[in-house]
Amino acid sequence: MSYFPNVDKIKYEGVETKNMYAFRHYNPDELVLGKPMKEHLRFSLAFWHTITEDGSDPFGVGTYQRNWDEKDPIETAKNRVDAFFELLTKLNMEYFCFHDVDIAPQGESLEEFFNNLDIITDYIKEKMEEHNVNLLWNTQNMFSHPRFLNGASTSNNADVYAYSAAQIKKTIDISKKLGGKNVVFWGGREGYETLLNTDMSLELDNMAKMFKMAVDYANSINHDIQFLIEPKPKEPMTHQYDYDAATAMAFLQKYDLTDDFKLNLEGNHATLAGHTFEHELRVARTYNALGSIDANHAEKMLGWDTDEFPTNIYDTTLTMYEILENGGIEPGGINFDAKVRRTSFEMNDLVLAHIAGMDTFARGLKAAAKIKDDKFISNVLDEKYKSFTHGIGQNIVDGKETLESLSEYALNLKEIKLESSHIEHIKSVFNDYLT
Ligand code: XLS
Ligand code: NI
Ligand code: NI
Repeated sequence: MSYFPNVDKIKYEGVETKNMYAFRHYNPDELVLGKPMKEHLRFSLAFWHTITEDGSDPFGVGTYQRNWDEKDPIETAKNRVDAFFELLTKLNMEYFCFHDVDIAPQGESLEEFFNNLDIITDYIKEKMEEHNVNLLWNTQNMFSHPRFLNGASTSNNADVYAYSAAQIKKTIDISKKLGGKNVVFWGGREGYETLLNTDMSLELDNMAKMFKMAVDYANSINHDIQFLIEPKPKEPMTHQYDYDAATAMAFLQKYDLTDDFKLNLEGNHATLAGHTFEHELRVARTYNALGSIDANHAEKMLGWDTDEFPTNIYDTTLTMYEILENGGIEPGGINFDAKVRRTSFEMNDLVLAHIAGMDTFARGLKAAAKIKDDKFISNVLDEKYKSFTHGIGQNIVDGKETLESLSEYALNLKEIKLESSHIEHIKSVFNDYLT
């Protein structure tokens, strides 16, 4: 049975096309800076927003029209996998991501849940081989069930901590079974509501211990993966421990985890933290920790995690610029952690929304490549920081100066000559690349 019977494999047709079901900018094999677009972009489909969402919001029930539910939960789970792989391959994507609870029914016990996961991951493995697609990352949902109301690896309850460890172990086992490239930790409820009842030190130490156990376990089964932390400042907890890229890096450095962990950054989470997405990417890049991205954007008027499909070429250009300057993000990728709007309730909207996101990223890639080729931004930087390329500036960079020597230099200065940044002009020229 087909879940998207009127949709063929999506092809590149260019901007002239009148076909809604075609890429207008994303041309997978087209070379950009000598590399096919698909290798720069490494697009990934997210199981949760695509398959498990129903379009409900705090004010109303679901609206999405979906047709995979059966009486038997395992049959339903297999139907969902079928629909997911049909969409994945019709969109011409090569990667996907999921949480444990997305793919298999949780049953009555942890043991039953794990058995269900074994059945469904066997099924997914067959599909992966058939269609030649890869697991970008998997993760464990340790935030939805009531047992996690005080967190998972930062819970006050040691049994919940142990339960979380079991879920993480299973995630790593599944990652090995499916040849996963990364494992993600989004600290859903790893945070606190009030300091009046919180031992921050113990909670952070426990979380770090859990991460170390995860690394040790992956090593012990010879599974070489990149671990990723996904920062987010709020929602659901008032204060999340992985607030933003800089906060996550401080944690990784404190606990000596930087060799094994990088960051999975998400557009909407950056906005929630009061940052632009490119700021978060730049922070990660500066710390050599840019691992992967969750592509979405915020409805800026609303101010919560709306997870909209990215359709803003200004943002995707700056995003792709950071990725290009990072030398790519392999083994990470661009995962569409995005959901269709409540009003886009037809099955085919899943296709159209992803085409929109992929086209917007393709435009961002092409614009960023041109900016890089023209050295537009690097020329701006060279000009702005030229005082550090010779004389006293060069000495400072080389670490040859002291407070005494600089003081002597400053006392002999006749005048300090400043230069304008011409920032409005720079922004205007940047706009010329957004075609
Ligand atoms: C939630 C997060 C979540 C992670 C995976 O806001 O974005 O979807 O990506 O747990
Ligand atoms: Ni995410
Ligand atoms: Ni999110």
